[in-house]
Amino acid sequence: QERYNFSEIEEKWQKKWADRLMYKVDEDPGKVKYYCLEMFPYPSGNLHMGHVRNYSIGDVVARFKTMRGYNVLHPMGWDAFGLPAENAAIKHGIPPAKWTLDNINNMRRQLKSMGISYDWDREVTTCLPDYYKWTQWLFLQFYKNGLAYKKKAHVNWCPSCATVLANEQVVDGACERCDTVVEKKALEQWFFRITDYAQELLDSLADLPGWPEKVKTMQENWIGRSEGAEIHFTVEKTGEKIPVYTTRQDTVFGVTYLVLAPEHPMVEKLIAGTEYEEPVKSFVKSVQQMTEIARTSTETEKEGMFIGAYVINPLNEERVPIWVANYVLLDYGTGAVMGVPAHDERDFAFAKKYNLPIRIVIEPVGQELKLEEMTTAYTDDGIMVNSGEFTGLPNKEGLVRVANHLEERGKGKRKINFRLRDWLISRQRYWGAPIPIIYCEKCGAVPVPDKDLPVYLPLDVEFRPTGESPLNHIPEFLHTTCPECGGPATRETDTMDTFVCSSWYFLRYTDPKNTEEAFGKEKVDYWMNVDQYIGGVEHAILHLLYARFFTKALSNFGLVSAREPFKNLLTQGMVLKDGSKMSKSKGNVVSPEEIIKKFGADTARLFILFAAPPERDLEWSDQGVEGSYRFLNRVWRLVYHYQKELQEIKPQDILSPEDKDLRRLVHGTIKKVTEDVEQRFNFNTAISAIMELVNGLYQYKERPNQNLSLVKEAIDALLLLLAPFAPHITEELWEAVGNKDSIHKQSWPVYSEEALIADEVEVVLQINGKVRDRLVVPAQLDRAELEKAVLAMDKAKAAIEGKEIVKIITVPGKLVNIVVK
Ligand code: ANZ
Ligand code: ZN
Repeated sequence: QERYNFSEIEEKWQKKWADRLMYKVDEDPGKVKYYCLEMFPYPSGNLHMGHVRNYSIGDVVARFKTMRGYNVLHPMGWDAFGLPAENAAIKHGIPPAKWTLDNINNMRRQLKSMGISYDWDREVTTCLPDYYKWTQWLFLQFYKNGLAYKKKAHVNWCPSCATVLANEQVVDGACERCDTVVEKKALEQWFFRITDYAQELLDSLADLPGWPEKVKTMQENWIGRSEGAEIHFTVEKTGEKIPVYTTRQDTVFGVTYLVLAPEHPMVEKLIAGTEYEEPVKSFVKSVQQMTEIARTSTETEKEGMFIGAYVINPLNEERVPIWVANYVLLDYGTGAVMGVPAHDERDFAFAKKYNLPIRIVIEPVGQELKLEEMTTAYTDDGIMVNSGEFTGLPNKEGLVRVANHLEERGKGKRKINFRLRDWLISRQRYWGAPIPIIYCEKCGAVPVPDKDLPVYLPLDVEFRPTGESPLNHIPEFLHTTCPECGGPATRETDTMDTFVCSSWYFLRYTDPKNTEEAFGKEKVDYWMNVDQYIGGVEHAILHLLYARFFTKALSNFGLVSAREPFKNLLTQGMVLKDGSKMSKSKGNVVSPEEIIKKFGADTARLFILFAAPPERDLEWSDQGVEGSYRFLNRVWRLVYHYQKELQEIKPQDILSPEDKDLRRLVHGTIKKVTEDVEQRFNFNTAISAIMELVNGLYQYKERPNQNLSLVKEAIDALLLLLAPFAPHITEELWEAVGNKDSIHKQSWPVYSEEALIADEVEVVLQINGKVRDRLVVPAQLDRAELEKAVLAMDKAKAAIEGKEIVKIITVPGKLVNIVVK
């Protein structure tokens, strides 16, 4: 076989691997398990380079661990519910199920053409009833354990997509998909009580040393724990209490106004029947048009209004005016803030704008602040001033003392607050898992009994973007009977956020065909945790947080023992072209299918793994692809050059110096590649070490007397080391040199320490720091012996002659520097 015919080889092996069920795994108590998982794709239609990168990285890990003797679970599936399927239906009239399944078939074919070692028997598809039945069942476990509830909530509403958007789907106040300005709307919505797990989700980040620090920091910020106090201010007119949440109770003597969120229930009460009613109401309305992000952004102009009422500060009995303002949010803290303009930037800007008084209550040590000179708030630590009995205390101590004071007198209490909110899982959408709840006039909300699951999603639907779930317009779906009293009832028509489906798919992979349970306890406990999770950093917050929450909750329900889903996390960088992310809108997309057609999957994989370390962004380069292709051709020719000889060789024990060099190169490469892959995921440097080995072999090939048994050792090592990166060509060549078993079932090569030791080394002679000559000496010469050998050299003698030796600097194995005068 002269030519490297990649398309023939790749097809041949993909078929053989599939026929032989090469990548099928089962629980094997005799082996150590290893669960390697890549984030499953949304079936948008075609694989993109980001997928190719993600799955190539995962495949190296999976194949490497297999060769290391682990029982490796490496599954793949489809995150198949979601909005794009519905948009396609509206636009092109294709039913979402058809659109999705067609895309899956196409993408599965593309994935298979990459030759990845998936156990396809474990494929899961979240939009199919055998999967979403269990998503629904899990919802009911949350419901029965008090972790799913319904409440009216202001939600981000895209009037164009006619759907609720999560906060992160709102970009600069507009819908992430269609760019329409997002509105606020109050709807009854289902929530998961993730806030019950806020502290644990935060604390157990410490149990994840195998996660990137930056991801943990993002999660920490998202959870957003803060410590402070709730302080009760009293409404002057009515005596009612308004609690405010503050992290700076040490500044309570500096309060000059109080701000309520525009939606705060007290606002309507206090303005009713007053001259403030109309203007405040219209202000509130205008604020509600803004998104939360816009409202809290530092860029946004702070807007507010006095509402005609006052509260009494519980610490100094002062009367302070009540305002409403856009920067105070209803669902953070208590929805009410004490305004301390001297020590908070936002308050400072607000007070300046509306001419509210500013009172300094903290000063830097040994320095007096002057109001007239202040251009920004003083937010650092210092000494309390103008603060009654607390005056003179360092403010850090004041924090404690004021909190004690409030608690002792029942005027407030210490409070820990989280930025994290409960997870809104309701979508007024069709293409998602129906929420398995039935509403009965007599019995209220009734969970669908287990035996009636799944609640099937009807496939025959008409799409009208009305703002309601299309399920509302399907009488056969909507109308049902109450499981408790048998009376007439209606179904919940909201479907679940697709993040619910992806919060447990890694558990389903452990037992994907189970029809009796979401997954068997023994199987899930054999495989969990995921040892290595690999995916894009865009999922660093939500998906990972939700999956962690699910794992902890299901663990508390007794369904799984693991408390964390993903032991190690690798977040891959982006694939760039011409310096920016590949995207349809930029028109800089390189299609994986074309690259594979032109160069083969092995080249595509090798290029992508070689071009950058996995966490870094990767710049696409056509020359780079061609370089990888040339390299594989070089490997091909090298192996075929020796093919015949390697079939029948006699062991040859005596090694010439050149043989020893080659053997050292082979074992050095094994060591380097092993460490790069295992410890650092530095696939790029591993591949370049393999390339150097190939160069070394080409040099050796030109030698007159070759040690063929050594060549065999070298070529075996080369193929084995390259196998996880380029699985087809290595399999083909492995067979060509006479092996019967698959290369992917072989053990990873082990280096021998003894082979790494050099017999001889070259040392440099320097005179006054300048290189003058070189000398090959036995590697184990000590300092004195080395100096002696070097001083006997002609160049050394000549240089010393008639001069005085000032000193000799010797680095054994490297150099001798003679300093002369
Ligand atoms: C008075 C004060 C004085 C504050 C001062 C800060 C500095 P974190 O750390 O993020 O929890 N706050 C409280 N509830 C709010 C709401 N619903 N909308 C907008 N802002 C709100 O922040 C807590 C601080 O954020 C609280 O402490 C409060 O302002 C503000 F020198 O109270 B502070
Ligand atoms: Zn009933």
